[in-house]
Parts: sequence; structure tokens; C-alpha cells
Amino acid sequence: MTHQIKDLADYKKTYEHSIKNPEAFWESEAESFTWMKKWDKVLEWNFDEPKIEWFKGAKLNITVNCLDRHIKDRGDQTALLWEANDPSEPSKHISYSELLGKVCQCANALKELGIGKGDRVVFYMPMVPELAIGVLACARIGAIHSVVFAGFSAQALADRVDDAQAKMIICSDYNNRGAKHIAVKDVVDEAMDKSCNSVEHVLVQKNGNNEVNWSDDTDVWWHEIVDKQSKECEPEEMDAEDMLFILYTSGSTGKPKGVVHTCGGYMVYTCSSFRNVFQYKDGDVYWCTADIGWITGHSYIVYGPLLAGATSLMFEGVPTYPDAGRFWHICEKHKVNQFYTAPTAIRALMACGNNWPDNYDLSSLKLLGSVGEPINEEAWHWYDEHIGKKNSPIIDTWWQTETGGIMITPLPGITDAKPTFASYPLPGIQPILLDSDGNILEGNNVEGLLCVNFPWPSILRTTYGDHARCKLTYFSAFPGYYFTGDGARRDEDGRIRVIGRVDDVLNVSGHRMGTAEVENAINEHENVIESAVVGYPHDIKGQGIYAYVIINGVPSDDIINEIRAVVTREIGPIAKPDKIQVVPGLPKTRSGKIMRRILRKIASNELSNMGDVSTLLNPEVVDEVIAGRL
Ligand code: 6R9
Repeated sequence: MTHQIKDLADYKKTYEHSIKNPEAFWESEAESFTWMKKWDKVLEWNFDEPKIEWFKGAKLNITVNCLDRHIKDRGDQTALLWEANDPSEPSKHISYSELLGKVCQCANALKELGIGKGDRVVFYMPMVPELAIGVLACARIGAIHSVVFAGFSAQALADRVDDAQAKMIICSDYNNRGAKHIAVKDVVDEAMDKSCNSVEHVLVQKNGNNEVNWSDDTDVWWHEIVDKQSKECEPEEMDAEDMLFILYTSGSTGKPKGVVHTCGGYMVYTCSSFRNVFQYKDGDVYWCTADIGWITGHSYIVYGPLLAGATSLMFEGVPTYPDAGRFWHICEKHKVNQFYTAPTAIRALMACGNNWPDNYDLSSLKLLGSVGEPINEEAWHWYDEHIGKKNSPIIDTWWQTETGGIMITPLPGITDAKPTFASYPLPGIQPILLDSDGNILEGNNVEGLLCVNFPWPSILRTTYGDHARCKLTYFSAFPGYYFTGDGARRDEDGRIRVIGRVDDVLNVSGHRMGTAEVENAINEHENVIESAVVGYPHDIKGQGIYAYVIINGVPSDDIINEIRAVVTREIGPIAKPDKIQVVPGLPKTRSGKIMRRILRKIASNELSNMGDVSTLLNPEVVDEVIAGRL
């Protein structure tokens, strides 16, 4: 197993070694995994192209490390502990041995359906065990998985399938989310009707009792083809730098991009970070509430925990069903030791009152994690007092889809935890702050742009099908550094606090969204001439979406509702604007660029300090926009 940091002295020593001698450090972290062939070289890199290769020449299969490797010592231990949406439905305990068998069965079925090494498979599923099984089955045979969050629309799904040129979609027939019973397969059918010409088969997991439309040409039931397969499947030999998965995420430009992670480095980093950050000990029950449709679910529900031989809890439902005590009920029921969730969930549950957590025995909890967006002070203290009873350290983990794993975080019981601070970098991570001219801000008590100046094993390698975009987005703003897109502050003791995005990316309930992406969707409405989208502070979601639209014709409630429907159709309900203001014009610079800075201030009700608007092309519009503020 990778090294598990014991105490503060160990952290300091390990960190220093990892920075002075990164190759020796990562080589020793990689040693304990099962490799079919060891590497010729630990690291080769440049951030110019960029080209980053870890464990060059090594051969492996990540599922051997997630599963086969554990059979001898913990074959009967629960690997996945699944809790259904409906609390009366029994939980499922899938042991490491059982999981290996199921993954192999699915892998064999994929092969029978013509899937092989390098083929892309898109998942569009709720949080059922088959999602984790299917993802691992792809990795078993060297197929590249791309999980699309099941809340995205048919259009968004089709866009991702087309970009990845996926050969197969794996979905469920229904999604049970709270009281809702959503026909997932219908969304896939709609996507297939739009485009998805690369798709040969749709593999459908049965999760409901109602009928679904069926196309004999493409559709195959999971239970009909998977269950009859052999429980053994030889793992495909993968190069350390072969692609493991693509995960689409939003940036500041219109189209989501496919972030690519590769097998070897991602494996080493997710295991190492999981063991250090969560201080997982044998017998613990670990629960991350994220959806596998996001990077957090990939790295810290599936890969990290399984690589570390942990028991990982997977929950199908939502925090407030059947009531606002559900999370705490699950913690009590399964004696959860490590609990990892998002600030938006904490704020929503905080708003439901203290009785809910007070009703349950939460004494098994040893640490509380937070991820996805900055956690505000009030939520931090509520989490600390009412969930952790001031007895469980809070780890505020900062990282990104692109980083593959947690980068900056307090270590529970090892480094101190200061509210709202992600604090210190993990071993091997070298964060720096730059000013807008690219000068490094040395010392403490400084604020700037968060960059990283040396590669770590799970850094993204490219954006699928468009390497130039990867270079432009992450490696061009400040040549020689990886640019995160976040602004951050370093306090007097060197702790880092991540403040938020400095680009046109919104973070709504922990979901990343490009303003351009939402604008493109709004502009699909026939009456919309132009639109501008900004974020504004929102009590529960962190950020809400405020859209300014110029409309052709007479504004009406119908048009506003239709615009919301268009966004839901194009992206999904998570991108629906909270506020839509019809405006006569948008403030623009003389070169025609929308001045979002002004629109953000108006949306946030910061009207006292609008700055100089006299240089605008149309300064008169500012007062009109203010007058119509929602
Ligand atoms: C893991 C994940 C990444 C963006 C990131 C930043 C924000 C995530 C945070 C945080 C402050 C934290 N973010 N964790 N901001 N404190 N602890 O969320 O990945 O969906 O790619 O989002 O989320 O702005 O740049 P992803």
C-alpha cells in the first residue's frame, strides 16, 4: 500500500521529500501496486506542448489493483455497500470477490457486443451498483468510459456521445430519485434520435417496473446478456499512459471539454490521496455522497477507495427523501466513519433545522469532508457542531476534474483545520500564486491566481480530440504552469483558501457550468436576440444563475418560462436560470465585449461601487438594467 501519513512531523517530512525528489517519492508510492511490467522512467514532462508521462513504459490493469489484488486478504469484505433510494429496500453488500465476478461478467458481455480496447462507452445511469460495475468492466478490457451525469438533457448527452464517438451507451430504464421515477431510457432514445451515429448498442439495466420503448436493432437488456457470462475475464494489459476515461466538464467557452485521465498515474494518485486524506483504516465504512457522474464519484467512490481496499458506500437517492434526516439515518444505520459531501448539501440540510441530525446517533463519524465549492463559515460551523459534535475534523478538499484527485486539504487530526481554508498541499503538489502578469507571489498574506508548477501523477493529459484546447485552457495563460482558473489567498501561516473562479465558469450547487454554455442555450429561444449570464450569491446553491436577455417582441411570463424550458432541454435542469431579466441592452465595451463585471455587480446588488462606466459603448443602459433588477 501507499504510505499513510501518521502525524504532523511525518507530513512535513513526506512533503519535503516529495518536492525535493518527486520521482523517488512517486516511485516508492507506486511500488506496492500490481504491475504487469514496471516503468522504464518515472516521469517525463513539459508544460509547453503539454506532454506529461508518468511511469513510462509500465503495463498494468487498474481493475487488478482495485479487485484481484484484494481477494486473498479481503475477498469477503464489503467493497461496495449500496443504499437504495427507498429506505425500505434492503441495502446491498457486495464483497470484493463478488464485485470481481460481476465486473468480469459485464466485461465479457461488453466484449460479446463488440467492445474492445480503446472503444468509448458512455454511461447515463443513476447511482446503482451496475454503474460502478460497468465502469470497472470497461477498465478491465481497456475500453474508455465516459460517464454523463443522468441529470443532463438528451441534447447534452448526444453532444458528449458524438464528441467521444462512443460505440455504446449504457443506461438504466428508470432513475429513482426521491419521489420521482424518471424514464432515463427515454432520454437516451431522444439522444439517439438526434445523432449518436457512432453508437452500435444501448445496454439497458432494469431498474423499474414500467415498460420502455425498445429498439431491437440496438437495445440489449443488461440482465439478459451480463448474467449468463463467465465470472472470469483476463484483464487487458494497458500502458500506464493509455486512456482510462474521459469526463466532460465545463470551461469558459461554449462547449464542454472531455478531460482525459490515463491508467497508471491516476491509479497511484487516487489511492495515495484517498489513504492520506481520509485516514482510512481497515474496517472503516467510508461514504462519499457525490454522483459518479462527477469526478468526485470517479476518484473517491470508485477508484480511490477500491484501490485502497476500503468499504465504499454508494447511495442511490437524495438527501431529503423521504425526509431531511436521510443522510444522518444512513450514517447511523451503517456506522459511517468518513463522510464526504458538498457545501450545497450542508447548507440545504442546515436550513431544515437541527432536529434532523439530533435524532440520529452520529457517534461513528471520525471525519467530515467537503468538496466542490468554497464552504462558507456558517455552514462549516454547523457541520462541525451538529454533525461532527466538534469531535470530527473537517477537511475542506480543493481539487478539480482536471487534477484527478484532491490537491489541497487539511489532513484530519494531523494538520489544523481553519474554517473555509483548504489549507495545505498533499505530498507531490506544488501550488503557487501568481499576479495577473504572471509574477510569483512569494511569502504569506498574498492573494492571486492559483497555479501548479510541477506535474503530479493524475494531472489531465489532454482534452479529448483537441489537444490545442488543453494547451490553451490550462497551459497558455502562464507558460510553464498549470493554471487552475481559481483565485486563492495564502494566509499568514501559509494556509491556502480558494476563493472561487476567476474565469467565466459558474459553480452552482457544486456543478460547474460555463456562462457561455448557458447563454448558447438561452439564445436557442426564437425570441432571444442576445443574452448574458452571470453568477450571484445564493444561500443554498452557493451561486445562482442570473440571465439578462434582450428579447424580440413583447416580454411575457410565457417567454420567460419557455427560456427556462429551452435551457433544460439543451443542458438540463441544473443549468436553469434562477432569475431572468429582460433588458433593453447589455453594457458593452467599445470593442463590443459584454461587461460582465457590471452585470455581476447588479445581479449581486452591489450597486454602490459600479466603477467607471463612462468608457462603455452604451453607458445609458446601465441605469436601465439597474432599474429593472430582479
Ligand atoms: C472536485 C470538483 C472544480 C472547481 C474548482 C473550484 C471549485 C472545488 C473546492 C472548490 C473552493 C473547495 N472547488 N472544491 N472551491 N474550495 N474545497 O469539484 O471538481 O467539478 O471540476 O470543480 O470547483 O472552483 O476549480 P470540478
